[in-house]
Amino acid sequence: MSARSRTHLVLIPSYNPGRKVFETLRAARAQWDPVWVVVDGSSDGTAQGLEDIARSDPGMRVLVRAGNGGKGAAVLDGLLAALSLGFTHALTMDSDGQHPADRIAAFMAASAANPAAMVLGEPVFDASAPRIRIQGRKISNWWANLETLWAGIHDSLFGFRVYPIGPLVRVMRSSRWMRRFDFDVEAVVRLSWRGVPALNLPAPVRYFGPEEGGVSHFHYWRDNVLLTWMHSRLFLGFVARLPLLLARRTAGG
Ligand SMILES: Nc1nc2c(ncn2[C@@H]2O[C@H](COP(=O)(O)OP(=O)(O)O)[C@@H](O)[C@H]2O)c(=O)[nH]1
Ligand SMILES: [Mg+2]
Repeated sequence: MSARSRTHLVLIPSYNPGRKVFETLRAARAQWDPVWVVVDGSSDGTAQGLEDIARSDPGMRVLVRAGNGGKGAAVLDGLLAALSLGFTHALTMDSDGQHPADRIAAFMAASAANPAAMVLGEPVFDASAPRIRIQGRKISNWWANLETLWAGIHDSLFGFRVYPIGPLVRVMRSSRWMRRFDFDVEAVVRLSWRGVPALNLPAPVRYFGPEEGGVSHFHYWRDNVLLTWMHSRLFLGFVARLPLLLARRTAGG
C-alpha cells in the first residue's frame, strides 16, 4: 500500500449501499491512504459497521450525516473537512462496488502530474451495463459538450474522478443545486467554465444484479427530470458565457 498522502484523498459518498460498501472500502484502502466515507443518512446499519472498522484503521475516516442530503451534499461535507486539513485533491468514487478501485493509483498519479486539471473517468462498460443507462448518458454527454463548447469532457456522469478541491468548493458554494444526482454533471461543466482542463482516463464500470449485492438509488423519472432541469440551467449559463468560451477557444485554450 502507498504511504499516506497529505494532498490527495479518496472520498466515498455513501447512501444505503448494503454490504458492497465494505468491499469497496477494502479495495480502496488496499490502494490508497487515506480513504474517507461520508455516510449520508443511511438506514442500513453501514455507519456502525464502518465506524467499527475505522477504530482499528487510521487510514480511514467516517463522516456521518444525520439526514440524507444527496450525493453532492455528502461530497461537499467531505471536501470542506479535507480542505481544513490541507488536502488539495479528492478522488470521488461510488460506495456500491461499481467503480474500479484498482485504478485509484493511476488517477492520483495523473492528478499529481497535472494539479490544475480534473481527472475524469471514462467508463468502459461490459455486458452487465443496462442499455437504457448508456443511452441516457449519451444525451447528457451531448449537452455537457455543447455547454462547454467541446472543451474535452468525455463523460459527464461518471463519478470516478479526481477534483481539485479549492475550485470545486468555490463552484459548489456558488450554486444551490448540485447537491443530489445532478452533482457529477454540473461539477464538470462549471469547472470547465472556470478554465479547469479535463484529463480523461478509461475506467471499467460494472453493474451488479441484486443477487450480487447490487443496489441503485437511481430513479428513472425523478432523476431524469432533475438532469433535464440541470441541463436547462446550464444551457442558460452557457449562453451567458458564450463570448468568453469563444474567446478562449480562439486563443487556443
Ligand atoms: N451521499 C449520497 N450518496 C448517494 C445518494 N444517492 C446515491 N448516492 C451515491 O452515489 C453513488 C451512485 O449512486 P447509485 O445509486 O449507485 O447510482 P447509479 O450507479 O447511477 O445507479 C453511490 O456511491 C451512492 O452511494 C444520496 O442520496 N446521498
Ligand atoms: Mg451505482
